Amino acid sequence: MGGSDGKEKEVLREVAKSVFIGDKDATLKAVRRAIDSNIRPEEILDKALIPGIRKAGDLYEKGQYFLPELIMCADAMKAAFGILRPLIEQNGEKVRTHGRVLIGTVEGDIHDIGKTLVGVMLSTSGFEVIDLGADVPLHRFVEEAVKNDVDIIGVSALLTTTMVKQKELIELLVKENLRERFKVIVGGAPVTQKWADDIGADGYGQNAVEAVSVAKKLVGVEE
Ligand code: B12
Repeated sequence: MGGSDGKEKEVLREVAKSVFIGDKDATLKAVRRAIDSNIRPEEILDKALIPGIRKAGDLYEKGQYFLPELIMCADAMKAAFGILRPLIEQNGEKVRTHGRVLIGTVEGDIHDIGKTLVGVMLSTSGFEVIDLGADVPLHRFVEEAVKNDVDIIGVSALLTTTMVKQKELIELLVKENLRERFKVIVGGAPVTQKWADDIGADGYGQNAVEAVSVAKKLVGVEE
């Protein structure tokens, strides 16, 4: 193993650590160091920022962190993503031809980091993305999907209590005679393939990379 590999790991460890201790300034500094070390932005996300924020979630679950700490960690993560986002977008496919995706987090749920990441990855992979943000009422998903004539609706939910809204959205589409018109993909930490199958979704992605491949498959694009 070469020296640069060791240095890379150390820089990524520093990024992850500064996220889970919730130190925004240190996170920004560490991310800039990672970029300067030529680590790809996607790798900084996958190997450092996401594991860092998940670790904060684990500590919260164990009762070692409380909400204020979690908020600080999320702020650090979002600030870092703000630096990486233009870099990821710059490297993306310039031609948007695969179709249009509407994405949002369901009502009652303010978690928006994963959903935003999925949106950015889809848009850098040739999709046109309309991001409705978080805490989106179900009727808005439907209205915006019709208005923008999208191909796919992506629905994010991070809480076991809000997951059920994904099911309700599909039921609402059926009720409005719109179910055949849109493909629905679901995701979020508590969501599984089984849940997606049970509620009759067209696809599920465990992460942003899977979200892109499932979306491509649904619009008939070969990878
Ligand atoms: C950051 C965070 C927060 C931040 C959110 C900031 C923000 N603007 O997003 C804050 C501090 C505000 C917060 C608040 C709360 N949180 Co919180 N939070 C988290 C944490 C630590 C990380 C979430 C995250 O951003 N992960 C990083 C991203 C990149 O990953 P991701 O969201 O999973 O997204 C990926 C995939 O899931 C997938 N994906 C996501 N969406 C979609 C959509 C589609 C279509 C597809 C295909 C794929 C896909 O791709 C993404 C990219 O790889 C999680 C822990 C965890 N393990 O998830 C807890 C967690 C989700 N929170 C939890 C809780 C309980 C809460 C609160 C209720 C706490 C409280 N008592 O108030 C509130 C909720 C308020 C509300 N009404 O929404 C619990 C949920 C438990 C449960 N099973 O229901 C968790 C699991 C923590 C825990 N272990 O207890 N939280």
